[in-house]
Amino acid sequence: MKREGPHTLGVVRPRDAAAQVYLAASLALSFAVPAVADDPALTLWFDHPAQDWETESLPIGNGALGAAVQGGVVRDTLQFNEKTLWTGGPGSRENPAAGYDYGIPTQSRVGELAAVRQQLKEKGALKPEDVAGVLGNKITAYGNYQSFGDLVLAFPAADSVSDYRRSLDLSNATARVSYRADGVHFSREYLASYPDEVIAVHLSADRPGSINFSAHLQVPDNRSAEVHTRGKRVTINGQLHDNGLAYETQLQVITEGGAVQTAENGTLTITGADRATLLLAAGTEYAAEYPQYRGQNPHRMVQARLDRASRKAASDGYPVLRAAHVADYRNLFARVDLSLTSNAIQNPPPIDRWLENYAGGHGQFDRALEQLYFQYGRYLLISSSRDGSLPANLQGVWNNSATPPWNADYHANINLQMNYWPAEVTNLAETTGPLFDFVDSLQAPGGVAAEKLLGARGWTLFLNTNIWGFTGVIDWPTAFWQPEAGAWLADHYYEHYRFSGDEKFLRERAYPVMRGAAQVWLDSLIKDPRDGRLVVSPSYSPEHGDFTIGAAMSQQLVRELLHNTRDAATRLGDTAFASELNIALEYLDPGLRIGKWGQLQEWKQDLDDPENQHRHVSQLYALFPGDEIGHHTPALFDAARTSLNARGDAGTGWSRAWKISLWAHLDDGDRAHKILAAQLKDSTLPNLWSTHPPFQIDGNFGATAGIAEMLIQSDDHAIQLLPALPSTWPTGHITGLRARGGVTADMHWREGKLTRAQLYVHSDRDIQIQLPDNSQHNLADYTLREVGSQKILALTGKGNRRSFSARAGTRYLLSRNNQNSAAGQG
Ligand code: FUC
Repeated sequence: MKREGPHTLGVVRPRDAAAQVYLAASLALSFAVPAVADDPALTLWFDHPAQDWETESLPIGNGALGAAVQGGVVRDTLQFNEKTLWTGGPGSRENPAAGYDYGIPTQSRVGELAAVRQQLKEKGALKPEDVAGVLGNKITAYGNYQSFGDLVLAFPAADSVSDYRRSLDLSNATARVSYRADGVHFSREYLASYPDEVIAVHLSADRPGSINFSAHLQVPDNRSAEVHTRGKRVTINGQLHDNGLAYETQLQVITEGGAVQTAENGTLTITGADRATLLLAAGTEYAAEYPQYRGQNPHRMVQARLDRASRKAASDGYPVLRAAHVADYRNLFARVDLSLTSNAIQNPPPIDRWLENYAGGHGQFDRALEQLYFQYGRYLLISSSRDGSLPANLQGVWNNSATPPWNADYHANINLQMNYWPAEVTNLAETTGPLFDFVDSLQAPGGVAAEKLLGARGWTLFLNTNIWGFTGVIDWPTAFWQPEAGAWLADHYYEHYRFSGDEKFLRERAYPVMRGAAQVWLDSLIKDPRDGRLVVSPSYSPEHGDFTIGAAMSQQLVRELLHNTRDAATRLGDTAFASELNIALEYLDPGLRIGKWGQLQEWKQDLDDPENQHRHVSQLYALFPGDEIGHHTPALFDAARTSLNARGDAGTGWSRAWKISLWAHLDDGDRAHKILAAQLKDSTLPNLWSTHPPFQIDGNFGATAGIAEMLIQSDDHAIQLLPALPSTWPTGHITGLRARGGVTADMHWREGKLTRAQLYVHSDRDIQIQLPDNSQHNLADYTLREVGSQKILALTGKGNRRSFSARAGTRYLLSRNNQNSAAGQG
C-alpha cells in the first residue's frame, strides 16, 4: 500500500475551505437532522427506496469496498462488495480434471500460429470462427466477481411515513436516507472511508432514545459461513465453495444511549439509542501474486481495521470518522469545478424525474444534469479505484450477482482502458495506482502467455482478464484475439508520465512494462509480402469483420507503443533497445490509410462498408485516445471525420462515450454534445449508471473524459483551450483540468468566447497555447500575464497558436483584452 502515513484530520488542507466547513458542521452534529445539507448541484436523490438494484442503487465506495444503498424504511439492505472476492482461478472446483490454466495452453501454439499466418498470406482473410478453431482455448474456472453480502437493517413498522429522501452528495461522498415516521425525523448516513478502510452507517433522530432497529449480515450460499459474536461485534467468515478462497467480514455497532443485544445467530438489536454507528470491514486472502494468488488469511487484517475504526468512533464519535473521509475524498474531488449554468440549481427534482425530463441540453436543468453527470464519473472513479486494491472492473466495484454480465471482469479491448480515460485529464492521477499495480501483476503470467501463444519474449494479454492472471485466450470467435491489449495498457503508463513529467515513475514503473510489451512486437511482427512493411498477423479489428493482416488498430497501437518506448529508452539511456525500436519503426506499417470513399480505412485493404454502423470504431484509435491524427495531419483528420460520420451517432454506453471524445477531437462540440445528450437519454439508468445494456461503468468514465476533452486537449504540439465548446454551453467555467506536460488549467468563457484562462505550470518548459480557429477567437486579442508580478509576456507565433516560455511553479493568466473585470468572470 502506498499511503502517505496515517490519515488524520491533519489532511484537511488549509486552502480547502469547504472541507473545513464540513468538518466544523460534522463536529457540531446535534439532534438536528440532516446534520449537513446536501449540495443541491452535486446531489442525486430519489423520493423512494430502491426498487431495483441495477437502476436505483446509490453507490458508495473506497476503492476496495463498495456498497449499494437501497434505503428501505422498514427493511434496509446495504448490499456490499470487496474487490477481491472472486470465484475461479487456482483451486477452483469447476472442472477439477482440467484445472485452471490462466487461459494458456500447456503446449506451445506457435506452430498453429504459423499456420494461420501462412493461410492469411495466401487468402488475405479468414473467418473469426476458423481462427478461433485453431487458436482459441476452451477455458475453465475463469470465475466471477461476487457480491460479498448484505447488511440488513430492520426497523419497527411506522403508522405514518413522510418526507422520504434517499440521496447521494458527490461533494462529500456520503449517501443519506431521511424520513419522518410517527412524528420523529430519522436520518441514516452511509459512507465508505478510504482512510479508515470501513463502510459506516450512522443513524440519528431528532428525538432522543428513538433509534430502534436490528442489524445482521447475510452472505450468499455459495460459501461456507460461520457466525461469531463478541460484545457488540459480529463476524462471518468461511470459504467460497468454488475455489476455497477465505473471506471474512465483521460488523460493529457503537451506540450513544440505549442498549445493544447480541444474539448468537449474529443479530444485533439496538433499542432506545440516541444515535448508532455501524462499521463494517471485509476482505479475503487474495494476493495479486502469480501463480497462487493467495496471501494471509484475512482475519487479522479485517479485525485490525475494524478495531481501529471502532476505537476512533467510540472515543471521538462518528463526526471525526466522517470528517477524515470527507477531507480525504475532497482532496481529490474538489480539484475540478465545472459550471455550465449561470445560477446554481437550488431545488433539483429527484434524479429519475430529472433524467426523464432531460430534453437534450437546453435550459438550466439540462445543463445542471450534464454537470452532475460529469462529476459523477469522477466520483465513481474515486470510489472504485484507490491505491491498495484492484482497479475498477466493468462495474467499478459494485455487483450484486454471482454471475454478473461478462463476469464483471477486466476487458482490455477498450473497457478497462476507458475506465481510466478521465483519470489524468480530470485531475485524479492518483486513481491510476490500482491499474498500474494490476498490470504489473500481469507481467509474470503475461510472459508465459506471450511465449506459449506468440513465441515471443515480453508480456501481453489477449482480450479479457480476471484477478487470477488470466492472460491467455478464450474461444469466443467475436472477441478472443487481441494481443495488442498489452500495448494499449502499457501506453497508460506513458500517458501518466506525459501528464506528470514524473521521471522516477518513467524509469521504475513505466519503462520495464513498456519495454516488455514492446519486446512482444519486436519478436512477432512479420513482413507483409505485399509491400515489405512490418505488420501484425493475425490481426483483428474489434469485434467484427474478418481476420486479416495489419488492421488499422493493431498497427496504430503497436506503433504508438514502439514510438513511446523508443523515446523512453533514449531518455533513459537504453540505447541498444532504442535503436532496435528505431529500425522496427522505420519499417512498421502505421495503419493510417485513406480509402476509396475518403474514409480512414479500418483494414489494410480497402474493405470498409459505408453502411457499417458497428459500435467499435477502432480505426479511429489514432484520433483518440491516440494522438497520431490531429490538426497536424489534415488529410487523415478529414478521413477520420468521414469514417465517424458513416458509423453514425448511435451505440452502446461505452461506444457513445467514445464518440463524444472523438467528435471533440474533430473540433465539433455540437456533435459531441448531441452524443452526450443521447448518452443521457438512452444509455443512462435512473441512478446515472451507464448502461450497455446492462449496467457497465465504462460509459460513465468515457463520457466524463469526453466532456473534459471538449474543454481541453493536449499533445506534444499544443494545449488547446475550449477546442469543442458546444453552442448549448455558452457560458461557464471549469477549474483544475490537467494537460500533458504538467499543466493545470482553469478556463472561463462567456457567449462562447474564452474570457480568461489560468495555467499553472509545474516545470520549466515552452508552452504552445491554441484557441479554436473560429470567428469567436483571435489569440491576438488576448494578453498573457504572470500572476503575482503582473508582468506581461509576449506570445510568439501566428494565428491562434502561439508559444511562451513558462517557469516551474508559476501561474499565468491569459485574458481577453477590452474586457471589464466583470466580463472576465465568465
Ligand atoms: C467489449 C465490447 C462489448 C462489451 C464487452 C464487455 O468486448 O465490445 O460490447 O462491452 O467488451
